[in-house]
Amino acid sequence: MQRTLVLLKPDCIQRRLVGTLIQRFEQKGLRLVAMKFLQASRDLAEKHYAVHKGKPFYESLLSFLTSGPTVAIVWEGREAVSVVREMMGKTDGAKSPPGTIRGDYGISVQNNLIHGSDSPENAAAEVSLWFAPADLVCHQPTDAAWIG
Ligand code: IDP
Ligand code: MG
Repeated sequence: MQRTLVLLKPDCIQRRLVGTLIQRFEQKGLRLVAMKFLQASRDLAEKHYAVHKGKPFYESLLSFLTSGPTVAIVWEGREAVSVVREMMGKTDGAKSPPGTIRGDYGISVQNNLIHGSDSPENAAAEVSLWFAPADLVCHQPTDAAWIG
């Protein structure tokens, strides 16, 4: 089983889409491992987006991520990293096809509702950046044999 980090970014909370997006992942068959509601500090945002340091949109991106609360979630499931990335769509909402989260709910490049880890290695690093080991709840849903 693979784990991945999802952030429902501040625009998602402001637009009251938290429940809608969580429902999509639940219905897909991913299982919740951890979830919390917090306003990211500048330090946390810098660490999370360290790979984008120096890019023209970096400062604006940090302001956006720290501008209001975020929901951080760890999802688990078969191929969870790529499943979540496919469900998110492309970075630019305007170029994301209908049926994807960004395609259905967004038209901005920056305010694109959601973050999902882009590799299993980055997922592991991001999960430990946003969560303490004790926050991760291991459990076996009763429908696991049916979901796969
Ligand atoms: P991703 O979230 O689809 O993986 P990344 O390239 O990793 O996209 O970029 C991280 C985040 O930075 C994006 O989700 C988006 O919020 C923002 N971003 C990326 N490219 C641009 C841009 O060209 N202008 C403004 N914001 C951007
Ligand atoms: Mg990315």
